Amino acid sequence: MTDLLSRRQFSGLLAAAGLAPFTAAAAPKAAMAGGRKVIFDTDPGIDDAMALLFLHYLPGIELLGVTSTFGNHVVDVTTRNALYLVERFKIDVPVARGVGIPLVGDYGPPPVYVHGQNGLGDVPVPDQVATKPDPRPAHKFIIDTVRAHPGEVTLLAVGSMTNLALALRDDPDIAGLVKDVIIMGGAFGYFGNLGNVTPASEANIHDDPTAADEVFGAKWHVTAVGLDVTHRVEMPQDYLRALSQEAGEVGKFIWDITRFYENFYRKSGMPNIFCHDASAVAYLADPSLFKTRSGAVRVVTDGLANGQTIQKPDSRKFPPGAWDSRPSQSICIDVDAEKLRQLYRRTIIAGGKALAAAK
Ligand SMILES: [Ca+2]
Repeated sequence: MTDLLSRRQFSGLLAAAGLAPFTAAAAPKAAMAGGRKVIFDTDPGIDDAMALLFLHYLPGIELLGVTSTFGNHVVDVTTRNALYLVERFKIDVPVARGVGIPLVGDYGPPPVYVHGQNGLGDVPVPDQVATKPDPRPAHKFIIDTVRAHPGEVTLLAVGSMTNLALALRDDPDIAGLVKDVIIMGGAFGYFGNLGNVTPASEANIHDDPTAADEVFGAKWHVTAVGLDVTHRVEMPQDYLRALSQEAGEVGKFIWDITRFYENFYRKSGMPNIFCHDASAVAYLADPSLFKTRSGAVRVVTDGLANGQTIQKPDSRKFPPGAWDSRPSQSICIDVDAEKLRQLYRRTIIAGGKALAAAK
């Protein structure tokens, strides 16, 4: 997408796909000015890759950078995967390598039974990619970028929350300079959802509960898109197959990486994959797809329920406790799954056409 003609073709294709008005996705940076500024903090990861493509091809988004963290794999692998994804899909943004261990305790082993030995469902990925990471560590990249655009940047975090917590520790004032924070993480008991890596804990929070507690406690606004809603957004095999037929190279890639993921779910007794990280992107794109509840959030940081997320609803009175003096945050408690799937499908189909037009 480097010349005017292809940009025009792209806009036409998006209009044909029902996405308008359109000025942003996959266009050069100058054309994206005025879009909503986002840093994507991620641990790719199959569903992270699905989310990054969704984010990249959404109208009205100005992706400022990708920061890597550990979680779905060790940070060496998630960073390589992030670099591979931006290179392969011509996403012209820096990738800053993040931290590899939690603030407290250890990480590992990586869940290769969910995301494959290479973190991307074992589709062929080169060991090394030509694109090099930004020289700054992820949390410094976040600080610099937020300070360069005060009040404008959304942090969209879909892995362990460690980079965000390190940014806060290094420069607490950035909390007041960030537009908002959207995370995929947590589980608050709606529809029986309490955890996926333990009966009490969701994976992104469980990977660094201390970091998550600091992120929820900072004076910025966090919206948690947790298992309460992501477990309600299934992507059946027929839906993914249709994407592979309708969305060009982008759809084929999503189909390829989800074969391993789907197998994991099926072995676990679930017929379909869940749309975890892309649901957080959907919240950014259209919050009206979700219902939320407000209140301070704490994270359990040790013991049997390590990683459990607990909100004190603003609508309820309790005696003094550990939630006091903490900011009111939002958690997602319901979602229009069908509309979310439609938005994802439209966006990925438009992206597939855009990528073909750019070649
Ligand atoms: Ca993730």
